[in-house]
Amino acid sequence: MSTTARERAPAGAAGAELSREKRTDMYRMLVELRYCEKRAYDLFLQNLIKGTSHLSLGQEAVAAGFASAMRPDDWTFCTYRGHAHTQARGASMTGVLGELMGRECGLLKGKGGSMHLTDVAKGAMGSYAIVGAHLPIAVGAALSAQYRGTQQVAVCFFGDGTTNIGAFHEALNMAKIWSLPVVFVCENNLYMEYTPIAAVTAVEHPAADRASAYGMERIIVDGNDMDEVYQVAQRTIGMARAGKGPSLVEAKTYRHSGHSRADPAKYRPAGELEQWLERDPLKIYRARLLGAGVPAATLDGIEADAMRKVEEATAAAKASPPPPLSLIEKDVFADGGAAWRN
Ligand SMILES: Cc1ncc(C[n+]2csc(CCOP(=O)(O)OP(=O)(O)O)c2C)c(N)n1
Ligand SMILES: [Mg+2]
Repeated sequence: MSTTARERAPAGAAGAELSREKRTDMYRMLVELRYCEKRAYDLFLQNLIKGTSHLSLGQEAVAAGFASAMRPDDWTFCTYRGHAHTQARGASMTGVLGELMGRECGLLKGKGGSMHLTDVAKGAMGSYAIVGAHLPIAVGAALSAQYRGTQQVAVCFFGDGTTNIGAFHEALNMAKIWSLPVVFVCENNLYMEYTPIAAVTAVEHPAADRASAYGMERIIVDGNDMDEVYQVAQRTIGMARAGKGPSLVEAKTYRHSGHSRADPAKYRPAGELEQWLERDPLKIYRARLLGAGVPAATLDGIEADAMRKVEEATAAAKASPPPPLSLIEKDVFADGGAAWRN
């Protein structure tokens, strides 16, 4: 079976079912994710963030659309490209920027950095730098929810390149045979580290074209259209919560910058970025809301609020010290003793 959100409903139709308040809240989230990610880039350029980082500029509608459809006690698992996903679950902006800057106010007290953002209290169950590693972990979380009967759902985000990793296939198979409450979300941004996914994959849609191998529906969504993402998120999360098992969603999107801080993305064909900038998720949603009668002043106000929030978070993170030496052995898996071995 082949289904895309576009086939089921015209673009924007999903939004028609949503209240104006919900949609402006979703726009607020989208704008905050974008502005904070842009700030992360500025802070790198100022050398205030050490190490590498992977920006998701251009992909925010996937994080915002899914997070808007999740229950607070649901779980998110994401990759090293996880700033937006963590923040979308409600992690504080100061906590995110502070963590990127290695400050004590960071989500992990400045000891984890960009690739390890986690906020367990908000259900953001970690960012994973090993491609594919978190899919089986999300399956484990879903098994625990099923076993305990909590109706929690695990939502697991990953890239197109992940679909050629063994753990992707193992996780999908196991989730299906046990009918686990997990939604796998492939953010197909056309590239892996430097390689186009199309150059190394036997099928056109790296996730959706594999779904039938695991008895799942073929779902492709426009990842730059937050209404479409929200609609698919609601449906797949709802199925998982109702005991109807896992889903695999392929969200087509594009990262505006290179893979990481070290990558100027020179391998992309001329004009490709410009085409995708025309389909920027913020641009699409702002136009959609204006078309639905939301006054421009309301949207301008949301944008101004978001910028103020970013400024405040940046100031708070800059004012926070690095973690003190006394924290070096805190919050680590083993304390150096052998008591945990059996
Ligand atoms: C198992 C493993 N192999 C290789 C790498 C190096 N690596 C880091 S990100 C990446 C590309 C992943 O591409 P994709 O899954 O499409 O995610 P995207 O970065 O596009 O979000 C690679 C090869 C890694 N971290 N882990
Ligand atoms: Mg990719």
